Amino acid sequence: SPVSALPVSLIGAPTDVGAGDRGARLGPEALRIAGLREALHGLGLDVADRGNLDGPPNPWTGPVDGYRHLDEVIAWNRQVMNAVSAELGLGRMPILLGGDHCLGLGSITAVAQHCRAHGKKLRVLWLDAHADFNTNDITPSGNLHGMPVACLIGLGPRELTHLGGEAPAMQAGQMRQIGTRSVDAGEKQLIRRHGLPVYDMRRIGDLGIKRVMEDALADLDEDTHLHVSFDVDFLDPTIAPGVGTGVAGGPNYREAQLAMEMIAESGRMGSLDIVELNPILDRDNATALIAIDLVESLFGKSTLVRD
Ligand code: HAR
Ligand code: MN
Ligand code: MN
Ligand code: MN
Repeated sequence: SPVSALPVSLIGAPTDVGAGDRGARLGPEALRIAGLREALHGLGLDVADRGNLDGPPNPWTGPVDGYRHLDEVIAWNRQVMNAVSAELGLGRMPILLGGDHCLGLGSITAVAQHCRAHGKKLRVLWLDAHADFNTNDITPSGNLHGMPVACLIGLGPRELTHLGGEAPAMQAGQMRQIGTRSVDAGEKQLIRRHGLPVYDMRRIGDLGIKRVMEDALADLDEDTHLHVSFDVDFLDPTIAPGVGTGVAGGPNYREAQLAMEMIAESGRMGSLDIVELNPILDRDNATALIAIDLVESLFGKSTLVRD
């Protein structure tokens, strides 16, 4: 039985302008072909597919000032922000189909604005192998999918840190990172300096996924909007090979599924990103299929025998 009473809207953002590999632009179609809409419909949800947004092509050029494709990243994030805002305004739950993870900036900026307008608290769960907390002076690659979390809290170029207007979208303390296991040296310092809450794989190993999720989901109330940003490379690459920057040592199927079930049980999820799926690197669309399985859990499909 679905936990969310909200109708949901799928928004495709077929781009890899923020990534270091090409192919994430095919993510939205791979998710559709694997049956995302049908799976959500099967849980009893009202699902609208808004089709794909339109934005600039990937110029595939090198970094300028520490950023690759900054203009294109700005253009795509504006499209995403506007589309996500529109769905929230209609009282629907936006599900962003990336695309690379730079798009989490546009999505969460729209959610943060919605929260401000409605006096709601914001909590973001960032499920990812990476912290995505680089800036142009410390990035090893210039790829903007490694920077959205920094931009969200105000570290980055003004066009991105102020995408939504007057102020950055959120503060570090409103985020919980989960599954982290690949963090660059400069990023580690920045995480410490800004007090970004991180539940890395070591912590998951020590405490178990259940305790970690209880912690990450603590203190949510009916006035909290929970945004889930699901980078598919959160998952161990043995079960999810279709990603550009897979990192060994991630959550296994059951750990990921329990995390999703616990998010569903919180009853607070109001928006979702599914990003970084790269069908070119996948085997038989298996990573899209596992992502959809887990999204079903996020929407209340339960493994309890007596539920
Ligand atoms: N930290 C590295 C960089 O900034 C790799 C980032 C890879 N990012 C993603 N998103 N796949 O999580 O270049
Ligand atoms: Mn709302
Ligand atoms: Mn990411
Ligand atoms: Mn990642």
